[in-house]
Amino acid sequence: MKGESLITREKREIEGRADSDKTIDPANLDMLQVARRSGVETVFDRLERQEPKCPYCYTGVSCRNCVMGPCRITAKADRGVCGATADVMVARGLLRNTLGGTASHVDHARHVALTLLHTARGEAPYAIRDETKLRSIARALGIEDAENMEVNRLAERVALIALEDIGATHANGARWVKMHSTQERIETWTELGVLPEGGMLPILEGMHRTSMGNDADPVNLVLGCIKAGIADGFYGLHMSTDLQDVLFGTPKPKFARAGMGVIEPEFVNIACHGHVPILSEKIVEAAEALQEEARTAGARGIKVIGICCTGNEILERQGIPAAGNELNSELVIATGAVDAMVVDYQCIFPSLVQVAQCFHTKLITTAPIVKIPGAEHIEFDERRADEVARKIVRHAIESFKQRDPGRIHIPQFSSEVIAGFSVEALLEVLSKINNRDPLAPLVESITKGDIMGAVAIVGCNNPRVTHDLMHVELAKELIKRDILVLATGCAAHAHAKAGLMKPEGCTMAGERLQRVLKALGEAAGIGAMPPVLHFGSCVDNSRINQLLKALSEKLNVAIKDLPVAASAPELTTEKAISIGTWAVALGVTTHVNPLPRIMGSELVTRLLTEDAEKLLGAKFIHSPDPKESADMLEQVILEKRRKLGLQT
Ligand code: SF4
Ligand code: MSK
Repeated sequence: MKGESLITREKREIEGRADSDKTIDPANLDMLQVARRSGVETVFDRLERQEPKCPYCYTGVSCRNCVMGPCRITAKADRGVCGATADVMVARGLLRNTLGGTASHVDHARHVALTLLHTARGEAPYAIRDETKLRSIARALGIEDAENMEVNRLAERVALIALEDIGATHANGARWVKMHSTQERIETWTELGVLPEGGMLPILEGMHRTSMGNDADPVNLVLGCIKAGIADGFYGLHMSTDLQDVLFGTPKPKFARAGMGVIEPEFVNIACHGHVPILSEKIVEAAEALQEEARTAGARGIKVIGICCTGNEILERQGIPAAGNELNSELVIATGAVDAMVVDYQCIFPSLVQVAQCFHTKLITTAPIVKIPGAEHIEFDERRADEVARKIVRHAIESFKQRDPGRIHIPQFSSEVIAGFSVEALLEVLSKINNRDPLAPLVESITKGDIMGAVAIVGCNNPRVTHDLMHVELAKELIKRDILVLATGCAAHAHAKAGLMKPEGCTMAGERLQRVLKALGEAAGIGAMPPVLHFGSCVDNSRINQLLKALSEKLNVAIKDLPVAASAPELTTEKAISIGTWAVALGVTTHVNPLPRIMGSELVTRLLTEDAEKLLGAKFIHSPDPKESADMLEQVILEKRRKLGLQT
């Protein structure tokens, strides 16, 4: 059956793998041995026990959407009990995955909008840190008197519009889509019937249409995926970034360190993990305020470190050191020096409880929708943010006293990183070269071919792929070819740890790109720009669209025709699927690896990897090999350059 040889190959490759085939992160390599000695089970062990994968689920030809099933397509059954074909099962499954991602990001945005509303009304202990951004969003939303309205009143108006936009079910919504999209895209999406009027609507509609006895047209279902992807991009990613910048400040470049070596044995170490800065910003503040209590407990002070996207959020705004990405999250605890791991939501392995129980670490859950038996739950409410944050920090100080110094093992690997390249910050750097027209130097470099194009490398780690290998090797291949790389999410951690996000990393780029990076770096006063720019967390993929929209409008060239592409080379979560779908909807061809569960339908595979290009100007591409992936992405860029009449 389809996919069977791949399943057998994957089983062969994964079972009994050497540690060096599990990860390229030297800290993780070291910690895998420590974990084994301590009897700590990791994600890599559990993956092995899941082999071989179920061929029906692997290729997407299984369905559990009603109780006549579960059903699967086999040699003797070409339809489920209700009559659903392989194409329908695959398309419905993909849509449900996309909805999972969209729901996660839209709910994240809803949380931030509510926090802004409480702040504006004086009910939560936050402040408006970026008033300029608030006023510019308000102007873009068409709020009258956006320039002069009292700041909290304006923030309340913006928060209410955001919440209305999330909940809109008919034509008066879509304000966040319109604010951040080019006219060309609005027209394309309207014509295809995929412009989502609100953030929740495609989720509601998508769950409805995929339940038993509804949409049985695979093409229509794939259009539903596109609609959900667009909703994710604007009501999820853009809205989260916009309102987080208003509340916590728009990032500016700052030096920090990344890698497990940032954990300091003499300090109370608090790891913040998850996705949202609402609590972690307060943990940073509370840690600062309670340093003396930590010293009284025998520590040298308190150190906050970041994991995954919460890590990216506090890295880009506060310069908090980043300890690692998704596949570091268990092993960070195994260092024996993390006194508390505080989690908000998304990408929190339930296994963290078992790892924490092997050490003195307190695993603290905080979101009402994310509880894990065995973890301590301290419920977070933004209206009591200071109180909750102090309580958590004090728990960490108490936990420090329980440490077993004999079990501490911190791998001494970390690299310098410059994080915090918001579009605003990038324009500020560019304005030092051309004050009147900051985008001009960037456009000139692209036109001349000093920058051949750009690829966004984004998304997760997946233990089915050697940890960090695709992220790092793909980036190295691209920058060698004078292609600038922008990175977010777990990919950004991988690049930071590998030294690709520090000024010296620029020597790994091709000669022409190096010259541009040095000129920009001199203008910014940092010597050289890194060849891979840290663009933030997963929701900050919005910043990439913000830049593309600015370039598109400046050049009067549609985004689909710009020499850019994207890649999620260690794809894991449903969120990565919805973000990738959004990227393709924007007109950005996107490389993915491993493939989502679509192989069981030639029709759906063709729609995504071929036909999408006719409708949207972009498609999905796939390769499991970094060099081949770089070749494919370079081809996309060269083709766009050719069409624009630019040097190739
Ligand atoms: Fe089977 Fe159809 Fe029910 Fe799915 S919806 S489980 S294919 S009967
Ligand atoms: S944290 S969504 S594993 S990038 Fe954003 Fe990493 Fe993917 Fe979670």
